[in-house]
Amino acid sequence: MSQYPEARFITSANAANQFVPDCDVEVAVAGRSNAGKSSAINIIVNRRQFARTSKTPGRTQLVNFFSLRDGQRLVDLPGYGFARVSDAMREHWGELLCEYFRIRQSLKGLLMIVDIRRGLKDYDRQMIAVAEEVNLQIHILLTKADKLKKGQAATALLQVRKELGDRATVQQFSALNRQGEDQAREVLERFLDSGP
Ligand SMILES: Nc1nc2c(ncn2[C@@H]2O[C@H](COP(=O)(O)OP(=O)(O)OP(=O)(O)O)[C@@H](O)[C@H]2O)c(=O)[nH]1
Ligand SMILES: [Mg+2]
Repeated sequence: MSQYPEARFITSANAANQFVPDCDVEVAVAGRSNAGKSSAINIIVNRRQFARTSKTPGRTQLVNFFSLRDGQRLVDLPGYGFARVSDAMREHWGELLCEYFRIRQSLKGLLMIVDIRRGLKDYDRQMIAVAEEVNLQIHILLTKADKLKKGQAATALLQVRKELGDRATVQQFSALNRQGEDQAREVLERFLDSGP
């Protein structure tokens, strides 16, 4: 059973004036295009196709707002670093993302989704820098851990931990075999509890 029986989609925004009112608390999910953001949300909320997943990178092009419970939201952000879009489109996404991070008072934490096989890339580092500028708590899910052998996954985890130190917490995750789901949910709850 879902820990969030009342979870529901609220709206998609393509511009800041379409964001839901900036009250209560919300946690954002960000990551490279196709990293597995929507899949991770579905596991955490424990509902299939709650956030729409796709084999085609760049599927989530809008800022999608979900209500987890009264006064607590989860936000699926457009994936960054997707090559096959026009410059104008990429610029629009980048600006929308930056604006979102700059203005959202209700934003309490960032769950970053990183493909464990790729590790941190410059786009991820830029995202971390943006989040740090607004003093967000950051937790990284190194997802698709099912794609690596245990030893390789452990090495990848250590490498990211070593690079970031106490700037972020990091864990392994898999939407395929649900590895790390409890830990991810605990962090989400902690971020949501950090109050309005
Ligand atoms: N093996 C494996 N595949 C995964 C995992 N998570 C996601 N995938 C696959 O990766 C692809 C992209 O997943 P999405 O969840 O749609 O990724 P996204 O980050 O939301 O993508 P965009 O919204 O397009 O930026 C899909 O084919 C998923 O089935 C995982 O933990 N393990
Ligand atoms: Mg998505």
